[in-house]
Amino acid sequence: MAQQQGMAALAAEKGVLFGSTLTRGQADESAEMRRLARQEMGAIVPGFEFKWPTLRPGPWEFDFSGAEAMLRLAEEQGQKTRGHALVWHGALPGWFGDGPADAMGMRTLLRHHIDTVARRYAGRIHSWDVVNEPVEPWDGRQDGLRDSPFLRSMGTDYIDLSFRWAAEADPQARLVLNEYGVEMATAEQEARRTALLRLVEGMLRRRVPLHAIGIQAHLAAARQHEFEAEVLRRFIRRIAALGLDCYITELDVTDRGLPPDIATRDAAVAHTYRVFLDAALAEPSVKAVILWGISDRYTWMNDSRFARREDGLPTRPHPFDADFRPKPAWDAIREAFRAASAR
Ligand code: 9MR
Repeated sequence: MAQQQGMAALAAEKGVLFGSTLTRGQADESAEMRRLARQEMGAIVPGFEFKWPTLRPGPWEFDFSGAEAMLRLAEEQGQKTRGHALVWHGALPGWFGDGPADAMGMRTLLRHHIDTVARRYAGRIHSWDVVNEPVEPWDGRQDGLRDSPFLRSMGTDYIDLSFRWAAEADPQARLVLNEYGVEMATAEQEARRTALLRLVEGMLRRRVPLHAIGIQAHLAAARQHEFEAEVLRRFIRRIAALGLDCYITELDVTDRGLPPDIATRDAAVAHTYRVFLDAALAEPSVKAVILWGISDRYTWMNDSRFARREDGLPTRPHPFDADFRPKPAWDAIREAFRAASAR
């Protein structure tokens, strides 16, 4: 049988960069993961290796071994690397605590980190998630920004400054603001979209170097009824009208809330991928689609109290099963790329 075209190849035919997150541990442990990475990814997003806990074992130390290993792997295979993430409240090393309380201390720490890391890999990173998840309307601020340690010490300036420092350190990388919970047609997610758009408009007015918005897209098949293609498309168009691309940065689909029957779950998950991608790819400013996992063998969802199944069964959120066999989601994603128009 002739080899079927993989997801990345079909995406590339339409001018879309396609890939997945992958960790060094997965690549070292599993030949099957290495095979899937080769066959199915045009871009790799190291899952841990560019995050603070891996890069910064101590306040004055850097450990680049994981980042180097992942970059080498991608480069040997002719794949792009997305850097994730320079500034994120969600993964900080223990020594960080709440970070320096004073603005100058935090500023020095952030600038040193961004400068060291982004400069070291300048020219080798397709795009950086410079600031990850800066919006949280439920933190009660007027501007809808997250009450993170960075904001508490530096004020809202930390976002603009992080992008400016990243642009200086790596003028070639596309600089991305990455956010979750902006895909669905719920009032809650509408509030997140509004806060995000307001932030982005302000940044562009202040001439901050920002090139794309990352839409994470952690989806749930059981909440498919809350999705409206037109709501997502309008949001993407508003971003495009500001001159920015959109990247789908962490796409996956939990089967939480679906019955245990595997065929039922797999069909619903595949359908959710297809409907979402049809909507996103209908917008020509969507230039990249990245999955947050490729095989059910390695998924963050079983460890997440929001995404794991309430009946305790392992989740089946990715296009390959735990034995690396393709699932209906694999066909659904490939079909979505086949149906998309070229950009
Ligand atoms: O999937 C990632 C998980 O394995 C890590 O333990 C966690 C902390 O580093 O990060 C998870 O990935 C998150 C990503 O970095 C940002 N958006 C939400 C993702 C899922 O929690």
